[in-house]
Amino acid sequence: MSLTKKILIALVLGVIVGIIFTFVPESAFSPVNQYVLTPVGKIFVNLIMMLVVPIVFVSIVLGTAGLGEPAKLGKIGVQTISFFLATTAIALCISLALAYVIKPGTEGVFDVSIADFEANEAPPIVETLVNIIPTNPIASMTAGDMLQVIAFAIFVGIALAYLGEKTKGIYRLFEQANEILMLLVNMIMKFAPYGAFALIASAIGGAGLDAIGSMGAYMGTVILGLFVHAGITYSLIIWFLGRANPLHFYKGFFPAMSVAFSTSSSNATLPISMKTAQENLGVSKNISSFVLPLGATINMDGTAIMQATAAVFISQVYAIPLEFSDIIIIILTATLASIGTAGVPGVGLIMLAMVLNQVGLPVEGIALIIGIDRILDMLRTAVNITGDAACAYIISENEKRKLKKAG
Ligand code: DAS
Repeated sequence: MSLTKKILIALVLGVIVGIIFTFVPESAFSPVNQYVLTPVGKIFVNLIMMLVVPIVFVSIVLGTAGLGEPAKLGKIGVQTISFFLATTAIALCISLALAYVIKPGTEGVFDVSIADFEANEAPPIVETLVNIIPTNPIASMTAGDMLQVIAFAIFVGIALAYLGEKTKGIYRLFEQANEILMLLVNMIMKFAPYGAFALIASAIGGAGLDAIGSMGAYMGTVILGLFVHAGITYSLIIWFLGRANPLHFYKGFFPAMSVAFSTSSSNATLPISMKTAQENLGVSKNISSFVLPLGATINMDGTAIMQATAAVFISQVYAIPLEFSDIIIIILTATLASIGTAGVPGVGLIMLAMVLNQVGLPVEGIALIIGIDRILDMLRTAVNITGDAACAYIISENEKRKLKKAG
């Protein structure tokens, strides 16, 4: 049986077991969750997180060096960033429209008096952009500051491309390091079904059906936005911009989407995203090694959908009308906010506090949605990495066509 089928079965079983757990007393669920589900899920996440910094550094060095002259790197970079910003803005427009039509935050239904939420301050966007250049790349690697690791890797890759034959040995060393890391990814992926089962059973069992029930309209609006964006927006751009078959893309990338869904972490999924894009979608190593790590860090369409929906939901619950200018601020802030934060579980709520602040909405409104956020985080993380892969796939397909024409 293929790994994809095994993960799919594990996810279905995990949902069923998670729902069963919502009906058993907390005293029965807690020990199973504490001594079985959480440890198994954490081992799986730790195993893949162990590879993230080395894979991001090695693959971006190889990807940048492999793109050759800086002019081509610049072209791919501009295409990538433009794609990321455009699809995030489209995602925000879709979710804002749905939230205004569905109106999930019917005033007076929620007891806002109990809502209290201490926001972790998200860094100002300018500070984030300036701090992309690391003062100590080794410290950036140990701290897991992905933007700084990516920036340093791009510099090293440009130097390798410039020095060419002189550093052929070092380039070969990076290639061999990449082989080792990809082998480790293959080995860890054998454990994926067990990790996926444990993580989703724990997330659903822990949220509880009553929490899911009372937040049904809000969850439904976010989930609808995620499916519209992932299913329609990406299909249209793959079809028209990449002139490729969207079904082939979704089928081929499914293993990575399922790991993102299980782990709620774009960063943790990155090793699998790259392996899947290269092996199942035929995306070249250079392009996948450059686009995917960058996307995992700065491109979060799924998160943007949650933030826009949550902002409208909270404005409706507190009966605070949003002006058109507020909508523009939400679109700009949510798009820029995603640049500065790594793809780890729950990062979307940190950025949401920043978005709410910008439009004068009560940050404590987050307390209403935090209980069910983990389940939405699983879905939006899968959308986040799918947007990254769609970009890499389109650029790769177009590059292949150019080479064929030139050849
Ligand atoms: N979990 C984040 C990610 O890894 C997304 C989020 O928190 O919104 O992409």
